[in-house]
This record gives sequence, C-alpha cells and structure tokens, in this order.
Amino acid sequence: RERLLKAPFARTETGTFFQEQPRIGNQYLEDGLLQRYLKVHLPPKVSQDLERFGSRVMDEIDSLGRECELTPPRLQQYDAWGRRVDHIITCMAWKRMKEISAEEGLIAEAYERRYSSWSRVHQVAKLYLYAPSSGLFTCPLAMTDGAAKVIETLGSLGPLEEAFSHLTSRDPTKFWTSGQWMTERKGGSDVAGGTETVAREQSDGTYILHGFKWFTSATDSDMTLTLARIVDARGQVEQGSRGLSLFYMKVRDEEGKVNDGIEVQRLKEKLGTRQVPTAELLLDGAKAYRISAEGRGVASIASMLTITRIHNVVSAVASMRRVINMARAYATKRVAFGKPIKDHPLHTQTMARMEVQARGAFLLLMETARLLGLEETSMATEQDQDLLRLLTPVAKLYTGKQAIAVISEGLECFGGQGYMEDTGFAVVLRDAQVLTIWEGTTNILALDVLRSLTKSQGKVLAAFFSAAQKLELASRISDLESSVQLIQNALHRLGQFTQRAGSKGTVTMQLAARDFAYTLLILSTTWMMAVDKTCAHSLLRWCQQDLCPVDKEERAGCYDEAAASMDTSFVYEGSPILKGKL
Ligand code: UCC
Ligand code: FAD
Repeated sequence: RERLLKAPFARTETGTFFQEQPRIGNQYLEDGLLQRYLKVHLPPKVSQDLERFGSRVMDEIDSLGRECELTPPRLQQYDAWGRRVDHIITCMAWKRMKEISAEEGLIAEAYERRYSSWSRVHQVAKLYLYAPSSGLFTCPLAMTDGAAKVIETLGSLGPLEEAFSHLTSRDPTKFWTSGQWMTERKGGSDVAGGTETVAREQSDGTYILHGFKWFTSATDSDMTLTLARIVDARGQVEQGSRGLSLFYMKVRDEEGKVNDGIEVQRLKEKLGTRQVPTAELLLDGAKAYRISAEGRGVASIASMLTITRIHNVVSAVASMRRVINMARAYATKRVAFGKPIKDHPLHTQTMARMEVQARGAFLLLMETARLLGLEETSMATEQDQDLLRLLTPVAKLYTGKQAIAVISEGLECFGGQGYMEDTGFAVVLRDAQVLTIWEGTTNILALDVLRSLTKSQGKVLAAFFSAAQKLELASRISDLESSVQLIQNALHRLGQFTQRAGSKGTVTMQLAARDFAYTLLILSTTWMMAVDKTCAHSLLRWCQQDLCPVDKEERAGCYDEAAASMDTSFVYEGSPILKGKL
C-alpha cells in the first residue's frame, strides 16, 4: 500500500507574505502646496469644490481611467455586409469620462469666469487632480479648450456660435470635444512646409477639403480645427505659411457617424497614449468652414497652441505629483533591511530630489494659468502678456523633460513592481514620453522662444527681467541669502549673454536656443519659489543646479559655427552622409 504524506490535491504554497498595495488617496488633501496656493488666491468655495472632486477622482474616476488603458479603442472599418463604416469603438469608461468632464465643467469653468481672472487657476487645479486618473481624456479636453479659445478669439459667428456653446457646455448630452489636425506626412514641426491639404470654395461659401492628416488624436471627437491651402480661380495654391488658412469641420453627424468625405485609414500603434484613438485620416471632399482670414491659418491656430501647451504642462506636473504621492504611500508600507524604506535617508533624499522638481513645475504651471486668466479678463498688463507668451513654450518644453525623468525615478521607488504592467505605473512612464513630442518638440518650442523675443523686439525678455525682481522677497530671508546671491549672479550672466547674442548669427542663436530656454525656466522657477515662502527648502535645493547653462555652454564654445560642423562629424561618423553617399 502507498503511504500519502501530503494530500495529492493541495494548493501550491507560495508563502504567506503579500505586500500591502499603495492606494490613491484624496489628491487634493494630500497636496499641501496646492491647498496653500488656492487658499491664498481663491475663495473657500473653490477649495471645497476641489476637496469634493478629489474624493470623486479617488472613488470613481481612477478606476475608469484604468479601464480606458485596459480597453483601448479599436477601428471597425467595414460592417458585416462589407459597407465602409469607419466606426471608432471606445470603451464605456472613455464615454463616461466625457460626461464627467461636462458635469465637472472642466472646460466650462474657464469660459464662465465665475472667479474672474482666477477662473483659469481653478480650472487648471481641477485638471491637475483629474489628469493622472483620466485615462488620458485630458487629451481631447486640451484640444476642446484650445478650440473654444480660438473661437472666442476670432468671434463666435455663424456655425462657430453653435460649436462654442457645445464645447463649453456643462450638459453631458450637449458637450462636444474637438480635434486639432495640423500634422501631415511631410512634417508636423514644419507645418507650412508639410501641409498639402487643399480647400476648394463652394457656391454657398463653404469649402471641401482634400488631403491626408497623418496624426489626429481623439478622432472620436465631434469637431475639429484644421489647416488647408485654398485653391484659387486658376487652380493654384500658395506655398508656405502665408498659404495656410484655418477651417472648422464637424467630424460626425447627429448619430455619431463619421461624415462623408472623411475616411479613417487606420489607428496608430503607439508606445503610449493607447487610451486615445489616434488615426490617419483621408479627407476626400470633407465639408468645412473657413474661420480665419485667408493665409492667417498658423497665426489663428496659435491661440489653440497656447492652450494645449498649457494642458501639456498640467499633465506633466500632475503625473509627477501622482507618482511621488504613490511612492510616498509605498515608502511607509514597504520594509527593507528591517525598516520601512521611508526611514532610509538615501531613499528620502531621492524622493526629495523628485519633490523639488515637481514643486518648481507646479509653481510655474500656476503662474502661467494666473497670467492666462489675467489676459482673458483684460486685466493683464503688457508685461503680463509678454511673460505669458514666453513662459508657455518654456514651461511646455521643460516640464515634459522633467516629467519623464521624475516618473522614471518614481517607478524605481517601487522596485520591480514599478516595472510591472498590472501595477499601473508603467503606463504613466509610457504616456509621459509623448509630452515632449506632441504640441511641438523640445527644439521647436525652443525656437518658438526665440520667435517670441524677435517678434516682440525684446519686450518679452524685458518682462522676464522685470519679473525677476520678485526675488527681492527672498533676499529678506536670511537662510536664502546665498541662494539669492547665486541667482542674481546667474541673472547677470544671462543678461550679458543676451547682449552678446544680439550680434550673433542665426546658427549661434539656434544652437543656443534649447539651453537659453532651460536657463529662462530654471531662473523663473527661482522667483516663483521665492514668492511662496514655504518653498524655502525647495529654493535651496533648486539652486544647487547650474542656474545659467546657456552661459557655461557658450563659454565652452558650443554655439560657434565650428562647433556645429564638429557636431556633424561627430554624430554622423560612419554614416553614408560623410562618405558623400547621401
Ligand atoms: O500634437 C498635436 C495634438 C496632440 C494631442 C493634444 C495633446 C494636448 C496636450 C494634452 C496633455 C494630455 S497637434 C499638432 C501640434 N503641432 C505643433 O505644435 C506644431 C509645431 N510647430 C510649430 O509650433 C511651428 O513653430 C509653427 C507651425 C507654429 C510655425 O511655423 P512657421 O511656418 O515657421 O510660422 P511663422 O511664419 O513663424 O509664424 C506664422 C505666424 C506668425 O504671426 P504673424 O504672421 O502675425 O507674424 C507668428 O508670430 O504665427 C505666429 N505664431 C505664434 N503666435 C507662431 N507660433 C506662435 C505662438 N506659439 N504663439 C503666438
Ligand atoms: P519632425 O518635424 O520630423 O521632427 C523630427 C525631429 O527633428 C524632432 O526631434 C524635432 O525636434 C527636430 N527638428 C525639426 N525641425 C527642427 C529645427 N528647425 N531645429 C531643430 N530641430 C528640429 N498632430 C496633430 O496635428 N494632431 C494630433 O492630434 C496629433 N496627435 C498626436 C498624437 C501622438 C501620440 C503623437 C506622437 C503625435 C501627434 N501629433 C498630432 C503629431 C505631433 O504634433 C508631431 O509628431 C510633432 O509636432 C512633431 O512632428 P513630426 O513628427 O513631423 O517630427
């Protein structure tokens, strides 16, 4: 007879320890800096609204956001009987996000202006709580906000009146989202060189568009703004920026069916942002309304770019904050070498370095939103407007880079679990990578900073130096004397650089553009930290970095024309280009 020592059908034993999971709390209540900022500037009603919304994000929205990631959109091109339908199928959670966005007034808040110039800050604070749990519904919201802004700027006449009321509605049954179709196969940065889409005027004053839009995010949207070249009576189009006009187009009919004249070629297969349906679209006779003067397309869509770039900053800052908050929760639960990892000073130092980046970026975001609010309520001084023009590209380009670095470090705070798909952290890193690409790459935004300087004939830079006087506040705090000294010194070096730069050629200026933008960002963050007196520790830490990289690089000869040709030999060593084959 056989003697059984163990039951033949027992469960496998995998041990008794299971790590307690870090959970999302009310992100408003966990954010001391946000609370302090709002309490200073906005009535208590706003704090109450955000506390309530923080609970809603925690209890309802966060799991919907996860569902959006796990149930990505798909494209059904044909029905069972072979008819072309181009149906973009999104999950219930994504649809629910649209309703929630309307209910919470995530766009409406900015246009109702209940809190006058501070309405933008209120809206941005809400988006900041929402973004990391939104399943990237913030992407269509950014473009919706941008479209509303363009319409408000141009004047909501004719069909735009209806569009504006839908875009800014709090009624989920009426709320519309918008797309922003600027990129074609030939180029997304160089829109003027890349746009091949043509527009033919019809007898009723509308246009039909023919072209191929290479990237169109949130293609489930109700409408879009897009660029095209008008064909004149001789069948000619004007090339370059001056040939581009801006058009408004309804994307689907009342039943949600894609309009005739729009064919969805395919959905993009992306590294991240998989929650968002991003498609390639063929426009083959799509009906549209011209909404800018002829040839003023780029200039007219610029106000949309300002808004979407600020939304990009919201996403960058919010995802840094979320990863840090989750890492904070984890550090109290995870034990290593006999104690919670929060009690290992090196781990806390790592988190402090992330924290200072997130705080700096947060203050910059709020300052940009404040300036935007002033501009929209006609309360901005000329200096405020110039500063807004400067800070928008600077903040977009820098916070995108910060977010990738901080989130990457943040994942490491969870050890191997940070790398696992099902913990939900991997998606945050994947999604952050796009922040430096869409709405203008880092270099394109750095060049936009130069554009703002040239176009304003230096007024924008004067506004920057004038705002730097806020540092006075910090100089009165004795602990900060040495930091203020470092900052003043860096400002002086920057001033000297800009004087020298006036006599330099285009190549030098382009080579310096990125470091110049970084310098402006690093220095403007210092006075924002100085204004918030509770940020003394942040300021001390922030000042430990090189405060004027553009000066250092220039002294090292990095912007000389000779450096450009050396870079070419260095980068393309071994490439056919240097062997004269290309
Ligand atoms: O990526 C996209 C959507 C992604 C999904 C949404 C995500 C939102 C964030 C959500 C977070 C979750 S949509 C595609 C975005 N594409 C870009 O950003 C394009 C990048 N390229 C540029 O930014 C270029 O600099 C261009 C295309 C804007 C300009 O190129 P040009 O042809 O060289 O332009 P010009 O000739 O220099 O400028 C034409 C006019 C000028 O005005 P005028 O004619 O009055 O002198 C410029 O001053 O446009 C004006 N302008 C601006 N004005 C150009 N840029 C600006 C600006 N930033 N602000 C004000
Ligand atoms: P390119 O312009 O070819 O740039 C390639 C590289 O060259 C970049 O590193 C760039 O910085 C660099 N470069 C180019 N010119 C210069 C210069 N003068 N000096 C220095 N460096 C330079 N677009 C839309 O219109 N609507 C959308 O909804 C949309 N959704 C998107 C969604 C996703 C997920 C992604 C990834 C992109 C989306 N885009 C959308 C497109 C996006 O805006 C473009 O990809 C972006 O603007 C860059 O354009 P490009 O891809 O043509 O790159």
